[in-house]
Amino acid sequence: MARERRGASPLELAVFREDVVAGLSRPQKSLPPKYFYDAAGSRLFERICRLAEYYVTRAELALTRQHLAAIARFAGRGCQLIEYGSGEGVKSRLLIRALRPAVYVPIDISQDALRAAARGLAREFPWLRVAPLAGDFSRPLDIPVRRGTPSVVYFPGSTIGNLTTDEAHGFLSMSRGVAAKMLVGVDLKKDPAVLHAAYNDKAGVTAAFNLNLLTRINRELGADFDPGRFRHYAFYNPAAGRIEMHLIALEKHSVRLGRHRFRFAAGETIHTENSCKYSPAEFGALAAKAGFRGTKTWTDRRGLFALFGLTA
Ligand code: SAH
Ligand code: AVI
Repeated sequence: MARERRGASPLELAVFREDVVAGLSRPQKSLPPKYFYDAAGSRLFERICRLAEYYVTRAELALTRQHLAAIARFAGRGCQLIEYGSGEGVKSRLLIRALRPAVYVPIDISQDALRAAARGLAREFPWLRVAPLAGDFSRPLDIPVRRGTPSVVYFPGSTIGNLTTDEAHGFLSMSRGVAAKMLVGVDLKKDPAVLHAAYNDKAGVTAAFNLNLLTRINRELGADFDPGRFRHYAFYNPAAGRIEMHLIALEKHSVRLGRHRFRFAAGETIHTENSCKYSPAEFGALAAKAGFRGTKTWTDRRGLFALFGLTA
Protein backbone atom coordinates (compact mmCIF):
# COMPACT_ATOMS: atom_id res chain seq x y z
CA MET A 1 0.00 0.00 0.00
CA ALA A 2 3.01 2.23 -0.60
CA ARG A 3 1.18 4.55 -2.95
CA GLU A 4 -1.42 5.72 -0.44
CA ARG A 5 -1.05 9.25 0.96
CA ARG A 6 -2.86 11.16 3.68
CA GLY A 7 -4.31 14.66 3.06
CA ALA A 8 -4.21 16.90 0.01
CA SER A 9 -0.77 18.16 -1.04
CA PRO A 10 -0.17 21.94 -1.51
CA LEU A 11 -0.15 21.31 -5.27
CA GLU A 12 -3.52 19.49 -5.16
CA LEU A 13 -5.00 22.35 -3.12
CA ALA A 14 -3.64 24.90 -5.61
CA VAL A 15 -5.22 22.96 -8.51
CA PHE A 16 -8.52 22.67 -6.57
CA ARG A 17 -8.49 26.43 -5.94
CA GLU A 18 -7.72 27.19 -9.60
CA ASP A 19 -10.56 24.90 -10.77
CA VAL A 20 -13.03 26.51 -8.34
CA VAL A 21 -12.03 30.08 -9.30
CA ALA A 22 -12.20 29.24 -13.03
CA GLY A 23 -15.58 27.49 -12.65
CA LEU A 24 -17.18 30.29 -10.62
CA SER A 25 -15.86 32.92 -13.06
CA ARG A 26 -17.80 31.47 -16.04
CA PRO A 27 -21.13 32.99 -17.19
CA GLN A 28 -22.77 29.64 -16.26
CA LYS A 29 -20.98 28.97 -12.97
CA SER A 30 -19.80 25.37 -12.65
CA LEU A 31 -17.69 23.12 -10.43
CA PRO A 32 -16.06 19.81 -11.45
CA PRO A 33 -17.92 16.81 -9.95
CA LYS A 34 -14.68 15.06 -8.99
CA TYR A 35 -14.53 17.43 -5.99
CA PHE A 36 -17.67 15.91 -4.45
CA TYR A 37 -15.57 13.11 -3.00
CA ASP A 38 -13.94 14.28 0.21
CA ALA A 39 -14.43 11.90 3.18
CA ALA A 40 -17.96 13.20 3.86
CA GLY A 41 -18.85 13.17 0.14
CA SER A 42 -17.72 9.57 -0.27
CA ARG A 43 -19.82 8.54 2.74
CA LEU A 44 -22.84 10.39 1.32
CA PHE A 45 -22.33 8.67 -2.04
CA GLU A 46 -22.30 5.28 -0.27
CA ARG A 47 -25.67 6.23 1.29
CA ILE A 48 -27.00 7.25 -2.15
CA CYS A 49 -26.13 3.77 -3.44
CA ARG A 50 -28.44 2.25 -0.82
CA LEU A 51 -31.44 4.56 -1.47
CA ALA A 52 -34.67 3.02 -2.75
CA GLU A 53 -34.81 5.59 -5.59
CA TYR A 54 -31.18 5.09 -6.74
CA TYR A 55 -31.60 1.97 -8.89
CA VAL A 56 -28.12 2.37 -10.45
CA THR A 57 -26.04 0.35 -7.97
CA ARG A 58 -28.61 -2.43 -7.51
CA ALA A 59 -29.11 -2.82 -11.28
CA GLU A 60 -25.36 -3.08 -11.93
CA LEU A 61 -24.90 -5.50 -9.03
CA ALA A 62 -27.75 -7.66 -10.34
CA LEU A 63 -26.42 -7.79 -13.88
CA THR A 64 -22.90 -8.54 -12.67
CA ARG A 65 -24.21 -11.48 -10.56
CA GLN A 66 -26.39 -12.70 -13.41
CA HIS A 67 -23.66 -12.63 -16.09
CA LEU A 68 -20.59 -13.19 -13.91
CA ALA A 69 -19.42 -16.35 -15.70
CA ALA A 70 -19.55 -14.66 -19.13
CA ILE A 71 -17.93 -11.47 -17.79
CA ALA A 72 -15.11 -13.54 -16.26
CA ARG A 73 -14.60 -15.44 -19.53
CA PHE A 74 -14.33 -12.10 -21.34
CA ALA A 75 -11.84 -10.58 -18.85
CA GLY A 76 -9.77 -13.73 -18.27
CA ARG A 77 -8.60 -15.22 -14.96
CA GLY A 78 -5.29 -14.10 -13.48
CA CYS A 79 -5.28 -10.68 -15.19
CA GLN A 80 -4.15 -7.40 -13.64
CA LEU A 81 -7.41 -5.69 -12.73
CA ILE A 82 -7.27 -1.88 -12.80
CA GLU A 83 -10.35 -0.08 -11.50
CA TYR A 84 -10.93 3.64 -12.04
CA GLY A 85 -13.14 5.39 -9.46
CA SER A 86 -13.21 2.26 -7.30
CA GLY A 87 -15.00 3.80 -4.29
CA GLU A 88 -16.38 1.21 -1.91
CA GLY A 89 -15.72 -1.63 -4.36
CA VAL A 90 -18.98 -3.52 -3.89
CA LYS A 91 -19.12 -4.87 -7.45
CA SER A 92 -15.35 -5.28 -7.57
CA ARG A 93 -15.64 -8.04 -4.97
CA LEU A 94 -17.71 -10.15 -7.36
CA LEU A 95 -15.12 -9.72 -10.11
CA ILE A 96 -12.19 -10.39 -7.78
CA ARG A 97 -13.78 -13.66 -6.63
CA ALA A 98 -14.48 -14.75 -10.21
CA LEU A 99 -11.22 -13.58 -11.82
CA ARG A 100 -8.65 -14.20 -9.05
CA PRO A 101 -6.54 -11.36 -10.52
CA ALA A 102 -2.73 -11.36 -10.19
CA VAL A 103 -3.05 -7.83 -8.82
CA TYR A 104 -5.91 -5.45 -8.17
CA VAL A 105 -5.20 -1.71 -8.64
CA PRO A 106 -8.06 0.42 -7.27
CA ILE A 107 -7.66 4.07 -8.33
CA ASP A 108 -9.63 6.83 -6.64
CA ILE A 109 -9.38 10.55 -6.02
CA SER A 110 -10.92 10.02 -2.55
CA GLN A 111 -8.09 8.89 -0.32
CA ASP A 112 -10.46 8.03 2.52
CA ALA A 113 -12.67 5.80 0.38
CA LEU A 114 -9.60 4.19 -1.18
CA ARG A 115 -7.95 3.47 2.16
CA ALA A 116 -11.11 1.98 3.68
CA ALA A 117 -11.79 -0.18 0.60
CA ALA A 118 -8.18 -1.45 0.41
CA ARG A 119 -8.26 -2.45 4.10
CA GLY A 120 -11.57 -4.28 3.67
CA LEU A 121 -10.28 -6.14 0.61
CA ALA A 122 -7.06 -7.19 2.34
CA ARG A 123 -9.16 -8.71 5.15
CA GLU A 124 -11.62 -10.39 2.82
CA PHE A 125 -9.12 -11.69 0.24
CA PRO A 126 -5.85 -12.49 2.07
CA TRP A 127 -4.41 -14.03 -1.14
CA LEU A 128 -4.99 -10.84 -3.20
CA ARG A 129 -2.23 -8.35 -4.03
CA VAL A 130 -3.88 -4.93 -3.70
CA ALA A 131 -1.96 -1.89 -5.04
CA PRO A 132 -4.16 1.17 -4.36
CA LEU A 133 -3.39 4.37 -6.22
CA ALA A 134 -4.73 7.74 -5.00
CA GLY A 135 -5.07 9.94 -8.06
CA ASP A 136 -7.16 11.77 -10.61
CA PHE A 137 -7.97 9.66 -13.66
CA SER A 138 -8.52 12.78 -15.78
CA ARG A 139 -4.73 13.24 -15.75
CA PRO A 140 -1.99 10.78 -16.81
CA LEU A 141 -1.25 8.30 -14.01
CA ASP A 142 1.70 6.00 -13.47
CA ILE A 143 -0.09 2.69 -12.89
CA PRO A 144 1.97 -0.07 -11.22
CA VAL A 145 1.44 -3.03 -13.58
CA ARG A 146 3.80 -5.77 -14.75
CA ARG A 147 4.53 -6.38 -18.42
CA GLY A 148 3.59 -9.83 -19.66
CA THR A 149 0.35 -10.22 -17.69
CA PRO A 150 -2.79 -8.98 -19.50
CA SER A 151 -4.44 -5.95 -17.92
CA VAL A 152 -8.17 -5.29 -17.78
CA VAL A 153 -9.61 -1.86 -17.00
CA TYR A 154 -12.81 -1.86 -14.94
CA PHE A 155 -14.83 1.39 -14.85
CA PRO A 156 -18.19 0.60 -13.21
CA GLY A 157 -20.94 2.69 -11.64
CA SER A 158 -21.60 4.83 -14.72
CA THR A 159 -18.88 7.20 -13.56
CA ILE A 160 -18.20 7.59 -17.31
CA GLY A 161 -21.59 9.36 -17.40
CA ASN A 162 -20.12 12.15 -15.27
CA LEU A 163 -17.74 12.99 -18.13
CA THR A 164 -18.75 15.05 -21.16
CA THR A 165 -18.84 13.10 -24.44
CA ASP A 166 -15.45 14.58 -25.37
CA GLU A 167 -13.97 13.68 -21.99
CA ALA A 168 -15.45 10.16 -22.23
CA HIS A 169 -13.87 9.78 -25.68
CA GLY A 170 -10.51 10.96 -24.31
CA PHE A 171 -10.81 8.64 -21.32
CA LEU A 172 -11.63 5.60 -23.47
CA SER A 173 -8.75 6.37 -25.86
CA MET A 174 -6.36 6.75 -22.90
CA SER A 175 -7.57 3.44 -21.41
CA ARG A 176 -6.85 1.67 -24.69
CA GLY A 177 -3.19 2.42 -23.99
CA VAL A 178 -3.47 0.89 -20.50
CA ALA A 179 -5.29 -2.36 -21.27
CA ALA A 180 -6.55 -4.24 -24.33
CA LYS A 181 -9.82 -5.06 -22.58
CA MET A 182 -12.19 -2.84 -20.71
CA LEU A 183 -15.38 -3.35 -18.69
CA VAL A 184 -17.46 -0.16 -18.54
CA GLY A 185 -20.69 0.30 -16.56
CA VAL A 186 -23.16 2.60 -18.32
CA ASP A 187 -26.51 3.90 -17.12
CA LEU A 188 -29.11 3.56 -19.89
CA LYS A 189 -31.76 6.00 -21.13
CA LYS A 190 -35.10 5.34 -19.44
CA ASP A 191 -38.34 6.92 -18.19
CA PRO A 192 -37.36 10.45 -17.07
CA ALA A 193 -39.58 10.03 -13.98
CA VAL A 194 -37.34 7.17 -12.79
CA LEU A 195 -34.25 9.30 -13.43
CA HIS A 196 -35.77 12.31 -11.70
CA ALA A 197 -36.58 10.31 -8.57
CA ALA A 198 -33.07 8.82 -8.44
CA TYR A 199 -31.48 12.29 -8.22
CA ASN A 200 -34.18 13.85 -6.00
CA ASP A 201 -34.51 11.27 -3.22
CA LYS A 202 -37.06 11.89 -0.50
CA ALA A 203 -34.54 11.62 2.34
CA GLY A 204 -32.44 14.45 0.84
CA VAL A 205 -29.17 12.49 0.69
CA THR A 206 -28.43 13.60 -2.88
CA ALA A 207 -29.13 17.19 -1.82
CA ALA A 208 -26.66 16.82 1.07
CA PHE A 209 -24.08 15.29 -1.34
CA ASN A 210 -24.47 18.26 -3.69
CA LEU A 211 -24.33 20.91 -0.92
CA ASN A 212 -21.32 19.24 0.74
CA LEU A 213 -19.23 20.59 -2.14
CA LEU A 214 -19.68 24.11 -0.77
CA THR A 215 -18.75 23.00 2.76
CA ARG A 216 -15.61 21.37 1.35
CA ILE A 217 -14.64 24.55 -0.54
CA ASN A 218 -15.09 26.56 2.69
CA ARG A 219 -12.99 24.14 4.75
CA GLU A 220 -10.17 23.48 2.30
CA LEU A 221 -9.97 26.81 0.47
CA GLY A 222 -11.29 29.23 3.09
CA ALA A 223 -14.31 30.45 1.11
CA ASP A 224 -17.41 31.77 2.89
CA PHE A 225 -20.26 29.96 1.13
CA ASP A 226 -23.45 29.81 3.19
CA PRO A 227 -24.94 26.44 2.11
CA GLY A 228 -28.28 27.63 3.57
CA ARG A 229 -28.49 30.15 0.73
CA PHE A 230 -28.46 27.39 -1.91
CA ARG A 231 -30.79 24.53 -2.80
CA HIS A 232 -30.14 21.25 -4.61
CA TYR A 233 -31.72 21.28 -8.08
CA ALA A 234 -31.56 18.20 -10.36
CA PHE A 235 -33.51 17.55 -13.58
CA TYR A 236 -33.36 15.43 -16.71
CA ASN A 237 -32.33 17.35 -19.83
CA PRO A 238 -33.79 15.19 -22.64
CA ALA A 239 -32.05 17.05 -25.48
CA ALA A 240 -28.65 16.40 -23.92
CA GLY A 241 -29.64 12.95 -22.54
CA ARG A 242 -28.39 13.74 -19.06
CA ILE A 243 -29.35 14.51 -15.50
CA GLU A 244 -27.97 17.91 -14.57
CA MET A 245 -27.28 18.74 -10.94
CA HIS A 246 -27.11 22.38 -9.95
CA LEU A 247 -26.98 24.42 -6.75
CA ILE A 248 -29.45 27.26 -7.06
CA ALA A 249 -28.94 30.53 -5.16
CA LEU A 250 -32.07 31.34 -3.16
CA GLU A 251 -31.29 35.05 -2.94
CA LYS A 252 -28.94 37.70 -4.31
CA HIS A 253 -25.62 37.58 -2.43
CA SER A 254 -21.86 37.25 -2.91
CA VAL A 255 -19.22 34.76 -1.82
CA ARG A 256 -15.57 35.41 -1.05
CA LEU A 257 -12.63 33.15 -1.85
CA GLY A 258 -9.36 34.90 -1.02
CA ARG A 259 -9.19 38.04 -3.15
CA HIS A 260 -12.05 36.84 -5.37
CA ARG A 261 -15.68 37.79 -4.91
CA PHE A 262 -18.38 35.88 -6.76
CA ARG A 263 -21.79 37.51 -7.14
CA PHE A 264 -24.96 35.45 -7.28
CA ALA A 265 -28.32 36.69 -8.55
CA ALA A 266 -31.42 35.13 -6.98
CA GLY A 267 -32.14 31.96 -8.99
CA GLU A 268 -28.65 31.75 -10.51
CA THR A 269 -27.11 28.26 -10.47
CA ILE A 270 -23.76 26.53 -10.12
CA HIS A 271 -23.76 23.51 -12.44
CA THR A 272 -22.13 20.77 -10.36
CA GLU A 273 -22.63 17.52 -12.30
CA ASN A 274 -23.83 15.91 -15.51
CA SER A 275 -24.86 12.30 -15.40
CA CYS A 276 -25.13 11.23 -19.05
CA LYS A 277 -27.46 8.40 -19.97
CA TYR A 278 -26.75 6.41 -23.15
CA SER A 279 -28.62 4.02 -25.38
CA PRO A 280 -26.59 0.85 -26.09
CA ALA A 281 -26.12 2.06 -29.70
CA GLU A 282 -24.89 5.51 -28.59
CA PHE A 283 -22.33 4.03 -26.21
CA GLY A 284 -21.23 1.43 -28.79
CA ALA A 285 -20.60 4.27 -31.27
CA LEU A 286 -18.58 6.23 -28.67
CA ALA A 287 -16.44 3.15 -27.92
CA ALA A 288 -15.90 2.49 -31.64
CA LYS A 289 -14.83 6.10 -32.17
CA ALA A 290 -12.28 5.66 -29.36
CA GLY A 291 -10.80 2.67 -31.21
CA PHE A 292 -12.48 -0.31 -29.54
CA ARG A 293 -13.75 -2.97 -31.94
CA GLY A 294 -15.44 -5.91 -30.17
CA THR A 295 -18.32 -4.86 -27.96
CA LYS A 296 -20.16 -7.23 -25.64
CA THR A 297 -23.16 -5.91 -23.71
CA TRP A 298 -24.70 -7.34 -20.57
CA THR A 299 -27.82 -5.77 -19.06
CA ASP A 300 -30.02 -6.35 -16.01
CA ARG A 301 -33.46 -7.93 -16.49
CA ARG A 302 -35.21 -4.54 -16.40
CA GLY A 303 -32.87 -2.99 -18.97
CA LEU A 304 -31.86 -0.16 -16.64
CA PHE A 305 -28.08 -0.51 -16.80
CA ALA A 306 -25.45 -2.07 -19.08
CA LEU A 307 -21.92 -3.39 -18.67
CA PHE A 308 -19.90 -3.15 -21.89
CA GLY A 309 -16.97 -5.45 -22.58
CA LEU A 310 -14.69 -3.56 -24.97
CA THR A 311 -11.72 -5.00 -26.87
CA ALA A 312 -9.06 -2.73 -28.33
N1 SAH B 1 -17.13 2.47 -8.60
C1 SAH B 1 -17.99 2.73 -7.47
C2 SAH B 1 -18.00 4.20 -7.08
C3 SAH B 1 -18.62 5.13 -8.10
S1 SAH B 1 -18.70 6.79 -7.47
C4 SAH B 1 -19.38 2.26 -7.78
O1 SAH B 1 -19.59 1.80 -8.89
O2 SAH B 1 -20.26 2.32 -6.91
C5 SAH B 1 -17.43 7.55 -8.35
C6 SAH B 1 -16.07 7.23 -7.76
O3 SAH B 1 -15.09 7.78 -8.61
C7 SAH B 1 -15.87 7.87 -6.38
O4 SAH B 1 -15.30 6.95 -5.50
C8 SAH B 1 -14.95 9.05 -6.66
O5 SAH B 1 -14.12 9.35 -5.57
C9 SAH B 1 -14.19 8.58 -7.88
N2 SAH B 1 -13.78 9.65 -8.79
C10 SAH B 1 -14.55 10.62 -9.33
N3 SAH B 1 -13.83 11.39 -10.16
C11 SAH B 1 -12.56 10.89 -10.14
C12 SAH B 1 -11.35 11.25 -10.80
N4 SAH B 1 -11.29 12.28 -11.65
N5 SAH B 1 -10.24 10.50 -10.56
C13 SAH B 1 -10.29 9.44 -9.71
N6 SAH B 1 -11.41 9.05 -9.05
C14 SAH B 1 -12.54 9.77 -9.27
C1 AVI C 1 -20.76 8.44 -9.49
N1 AVI C 1 -21.84 8.81 -10.39
C2 AVI C 1 -22.01 7.81 -11.45
C3 AVI C 1 -23.11 9.14 -9.72
C4 AVI C 1 -24.20 9.42 -10.77
O1 AVI C 1 -25.25 8.81 -10.68
O2 AVI C 1 -23.96 10.21 -11.68
C5 AVI C 1 -22.94 10.33 -8.81
C6 AVI C 1 -24.25 10.81 -8.26
N2 AVI C 1 -24.68 12.04 -8.33
C7 AVI C 1 -25.87 12.11 -7.73
N3 AVI C 1 -26.21 10.91 -7.33
C8 AVI C 1 -25.21 10.07 -7.63
